Amino acid sequence: MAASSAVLSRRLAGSRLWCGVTRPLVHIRSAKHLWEAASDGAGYLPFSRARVGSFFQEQPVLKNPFLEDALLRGYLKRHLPQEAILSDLNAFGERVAKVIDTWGRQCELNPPRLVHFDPWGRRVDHIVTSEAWKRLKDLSAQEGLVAIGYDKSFGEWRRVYQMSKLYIFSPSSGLYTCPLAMTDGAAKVIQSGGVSPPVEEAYRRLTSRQPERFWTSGQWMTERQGGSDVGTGTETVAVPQADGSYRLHGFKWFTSATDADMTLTLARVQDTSGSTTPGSRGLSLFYAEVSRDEDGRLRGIEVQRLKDKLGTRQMPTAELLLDGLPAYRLSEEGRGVASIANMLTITRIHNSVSAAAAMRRVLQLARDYATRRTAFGKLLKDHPLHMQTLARMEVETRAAFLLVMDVCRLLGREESGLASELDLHLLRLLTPVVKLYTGKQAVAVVSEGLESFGGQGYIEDTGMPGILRDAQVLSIWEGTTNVLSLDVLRCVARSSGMVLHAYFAHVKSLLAGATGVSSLDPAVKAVGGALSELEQFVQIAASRSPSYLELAARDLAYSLARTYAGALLIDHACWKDASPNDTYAALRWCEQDLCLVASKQTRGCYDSSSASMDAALIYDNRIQT
Ligand code: MFK
Repeated sequence: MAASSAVLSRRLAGSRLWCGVTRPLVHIRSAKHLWEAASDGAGYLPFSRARVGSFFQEQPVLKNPFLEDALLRGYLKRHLPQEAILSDLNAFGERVAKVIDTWGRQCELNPPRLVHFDPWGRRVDHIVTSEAWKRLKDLSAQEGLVAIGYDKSFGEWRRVYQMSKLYIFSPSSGLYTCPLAMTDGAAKVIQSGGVSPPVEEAYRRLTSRQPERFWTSGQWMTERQGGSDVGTGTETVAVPQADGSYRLHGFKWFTSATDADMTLTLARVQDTSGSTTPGSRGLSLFYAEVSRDEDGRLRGIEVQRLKDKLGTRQMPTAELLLDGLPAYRLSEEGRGVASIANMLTITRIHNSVSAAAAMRRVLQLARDYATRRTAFGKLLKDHPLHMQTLARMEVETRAAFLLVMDVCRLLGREESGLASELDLHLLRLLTPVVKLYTGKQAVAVVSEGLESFGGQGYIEDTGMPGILRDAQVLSIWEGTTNVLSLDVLRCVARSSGMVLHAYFAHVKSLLAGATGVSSLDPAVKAVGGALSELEQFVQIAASRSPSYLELAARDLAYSLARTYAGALLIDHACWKDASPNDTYAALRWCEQDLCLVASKQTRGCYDSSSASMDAALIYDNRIQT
């Protein structure tokens, strides 16, 4: 040992002399390699002084997200094969990869800030946003990211076209998709209620393709008492004015994209004695413009502070004091929740689009990286286990995409007046189902995607951690998983089960299209079996207590999503130009427990004892002896 150390010392000493420089002590493990490098004639020592070695990992490259997405292109070729639309999406995809993605990144690097006072002490409440954020607003108008959804010339496919564009855009958008979601939702509410004064001009601006005219809208619903229980938690009052308008007084606790030009919000109309009606039935829907007075002060609004969020930092989210905000009532008194529901449908669909898009983006980057990164002697793409992991992500992403596009298809049919009763029921049921399911999928798939980059996926300035942070909100805002699961139960009850009848009928018709396609047999059997189990569950559950149904709500929603996605994957694999990959994706998807509500019911998970045992488990404070 002592002898070998002495030899090593001599060699190191020799290498020092040979290079003509003195060098700090090196770690003993690397000493042999250093000596060999120094003596192989290369003439330098790697890693000495400023030299940091010659290997740098190639970074993943974002390519045109339209061209890179076989399923998107296949879906559009099947349903919307208009050359003009496809070439618009192709050109937009090119723009996203080459230019827009950098703007999105700049929004992350230059988050909005709030300037409360001007240099002379006057309250100004300016939300200062980055140049890139402003450019994204102009681009959104030019590209028709809201307008396409209202363009009748695209008929029943207008929403599929619009949402395909947003799907390509979303991960590069610096979260500009958030104001666009609310803008779209506001336009929908106005359109449903009638495009007339005082909101006629607002509607035109929300759906404009001209950047100088384009407006965005907020959706101010959340107050301090909570975001889910809007009926109980809304304190804002609306004081009637002599001219028929109102002044709003209240505190909005979480208002996103607060640099909007207008907003829709909820408040309780005060009667002449100053009283209001409590609960949901006391809420009305209001329209308000965000404007400044001659002194530059916001009219009737104080921005208290910007929120410090886990993600979505590119976008301003603020606490707002409404201090006499001028507003117009859009709904009948007490019909606020029902009236804003149209907006929720739209923003929930946008949320689902962003979820599927985040999954697709992380996969596009991961599969590119797998062609560049070598480990253990070969590229990642040549490691079957790595490919298996990416393939599982791909199957999840395909299922999410088809779920999302199907809801967009239904929305387009509704808005073009072509929807059947079945379509309308499906749209009502699937909107919460798809939102809640894709929100959860996005977090899981994006997290897995980060792991596929190894440690680099955890490094902030690769941009990857931001994708995960932004994905995390998708299961929270616009209705959490549990709140939306309960919404599913409510719409089943309110429609006297008709939404489920529509669901069963449609899934059966999708499966019927696969009759005789032997390669899909296992998948068809799995979905058919899951459907029967679902039908049985519904029959049994109908006779059970509301608390039983409540405990089953989340699993029921997941089962509806998984079974429906299975049917859509099968249907897509039966299309005449489908590829073997489409069949493979359907088969893989259908290997999982599609109807977990049935499996869990058999195990007694929703029995009356479960609730108390769940609580006992959570609050288990016993000290083990
Ligand atoms: C990239 C995407 C970006 C998205 C941007 C988002 C930015 C962030 C902004 C926000 O987060 S804003 C806050 C979002 N908040 C929510 O989503 C609230 C979550 N809570 C719920 O959804 C509750 O279920 C709800 C507030 C609706 C419950 O209120 P109620 O008063 O108990 O509702 P109820 O009694 O069930 O329904 C009242 C009426 O509304 C009924 O109509 P009718 O009186 O005519 O029967 C319902 O049918 C109707 N309704 C309720 N939910 C509906 C609906 N109609 C259609 N669709 C729905 N989802």
